[in-house]
Amino acid sequence: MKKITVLLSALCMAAMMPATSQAQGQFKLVEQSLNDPDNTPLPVFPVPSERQVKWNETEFYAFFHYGMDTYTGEEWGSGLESESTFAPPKVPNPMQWLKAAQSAGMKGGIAVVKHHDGFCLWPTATTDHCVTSSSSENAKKTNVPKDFADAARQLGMKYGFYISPWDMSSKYWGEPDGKGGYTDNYAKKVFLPQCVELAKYGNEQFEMWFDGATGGDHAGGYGSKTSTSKRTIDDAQTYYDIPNLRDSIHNLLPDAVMWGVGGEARWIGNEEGHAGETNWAMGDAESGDENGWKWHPGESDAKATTGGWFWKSYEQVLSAERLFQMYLETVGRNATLILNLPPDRSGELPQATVNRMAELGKLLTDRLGTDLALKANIKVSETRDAGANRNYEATNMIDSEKDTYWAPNDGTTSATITLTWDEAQIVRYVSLMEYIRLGQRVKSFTVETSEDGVNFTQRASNVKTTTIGYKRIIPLNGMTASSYGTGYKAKAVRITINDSKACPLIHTLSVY
Ligand code: FUL
Repeated sequence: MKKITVLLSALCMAAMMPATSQAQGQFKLVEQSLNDPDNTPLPVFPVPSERQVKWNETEFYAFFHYGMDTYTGEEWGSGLESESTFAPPKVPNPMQWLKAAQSAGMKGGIAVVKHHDGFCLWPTATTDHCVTSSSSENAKKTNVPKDFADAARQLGMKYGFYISPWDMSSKYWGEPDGKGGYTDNYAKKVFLPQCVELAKYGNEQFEMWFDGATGGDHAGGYGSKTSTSKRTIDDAQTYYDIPNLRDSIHNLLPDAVMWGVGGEARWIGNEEGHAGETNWAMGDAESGDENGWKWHPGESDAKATTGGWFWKSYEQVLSAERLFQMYLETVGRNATLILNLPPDRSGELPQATVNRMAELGKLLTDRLGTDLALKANIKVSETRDAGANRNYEATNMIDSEKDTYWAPNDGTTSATITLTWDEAQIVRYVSLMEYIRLGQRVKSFTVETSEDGVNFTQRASNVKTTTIGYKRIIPLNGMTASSYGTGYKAKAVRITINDSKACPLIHTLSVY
């Protein structure tokens, strides 16, 4: 009976879903569990698509805002800039950008290849407003998406592109159709073909970044002549032909999550580098929505510098300590972190940025690089009955397998996990990951430490230990700004799951 109810609700949910692949994935999960010798727990819907899981695994990646604005000093250009204003003194060097990101522990990067001013950093058939129209020889040799993708492949990093849907240089953007609406010329002649051109630079792309800005009161270039820039596109999904775009792009790029306007991952709701302590992968903004019907995980876009998104001569790089805090408040709160590093007018990152990234990488390794759970004895209050081909043992939380997890039996929504060591350890952070392929489930948990292995004290009691999701890192002293501190001496750490939508499934547990 229970299984039939789940199947029916999955069918209803799938009927509402715009992303067909997500719905297909959900049907498959239900089908599997109906006839399952492995005693696999039933999914709690919604669940992520496979590409959303892979995207989440990228965790921490760089954003590179570079283009016409780098040379004009603007944050939002007008679209009327002369192409020759883009005149780098040498061909821009994405290899240098990505190496710096990698030294900080980032797994990938996203390059802005067209911002709102519409200037394209690659030779495109869709507009003359691009690198090949500049009088600069180095501009003519510039092809950021190609060089960025090549560099990422060489470094073993993931890559993707930011291509602004809003385009102030295009006469087609917001073109009135004479009946109070817009023509479809922009999507057909410019936006979709540009996305397809970019897709051809490599089929491993993990994200396409589609910003939601559409002008509002901003007096843009072409738009300021025609007043189209003052238009706000109310229905971006229709105007940019998103369902068609999503299908076309996924045919070419099976792993590319369409961020923002694309609908497969969401803006976390601020540009300060933090997610809500409670953060569901459904819904919107900082905290998401426990009852949201669509998997819509959060990404936090933040600047590593004090200037703008684009390079400014006066900018300073934030301290490694501040960047570490951002990491804890985003990656450590079930969001991904896309950290902006602006290349300067030389087409490279300033040395100060490069140095700071190496410093950040060292901080991350020093603080979160040695997992004490690997040498702990782990006891759980209950373990789910094993199936024919898989078990749900506690040790699954410390193996490095992608597809294993600890679980109690159906109907158990509270449980304890206790780690003990023969010798007392100094502990500062606990990191938990749910097995999100079967949904985000945990609603409340607590973390305690014990110096003698018998008497326990709750830690981080001022932190909302509610949701976990893909990953949650708890600073045991409850402070993300000065989380490292002296730590706590502990012979044991106990995690109590107090409430969960269904039996909790913990994929990974780490202690640092
Ligand atoms: C915003 C844009 O308008 C900014 O210029 C920048 O690109 C930022 C990441 O997204 O919405």
